[in-house]
Amino acid sequence: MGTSDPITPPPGEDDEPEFEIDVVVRPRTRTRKPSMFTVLMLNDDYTPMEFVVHALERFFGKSRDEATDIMLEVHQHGVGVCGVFTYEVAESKVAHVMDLARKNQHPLQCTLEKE
Ligand code: TYC
Repeated sequence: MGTSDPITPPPGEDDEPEFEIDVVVRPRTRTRKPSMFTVLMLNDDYTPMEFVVHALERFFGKSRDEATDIMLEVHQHGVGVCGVFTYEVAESKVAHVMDLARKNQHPLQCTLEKE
């Protein structure tokens, strides 16, 4: 051993690289797909079938035949799928259906469920 400090290596002889590498880390949230929500229509004994068909045509872009099939599915099995959307769109469609039903004094219920 010479007179040099045994802990601090001489300049240029430590293990540190002599250049820096910049790494760009993109936030994961930027590419994450949005959660999807299913809008469901629920059966009841009082809302007219024609009103349900109309709501499905107006707010979910269904043809008369598609809307009738969904309405009958709900009527026979208690629940049916109106469509699958991002949260804001699903929430807005549910609000529109419930609003029109309330204005017409029908007890129709529409809800959303996370996929
Ligand atoms: N069951 C209702 C009737 O017999 C019709 C109906 C269908 C109501 C679908 C709600 O989401 C519904 N008039």
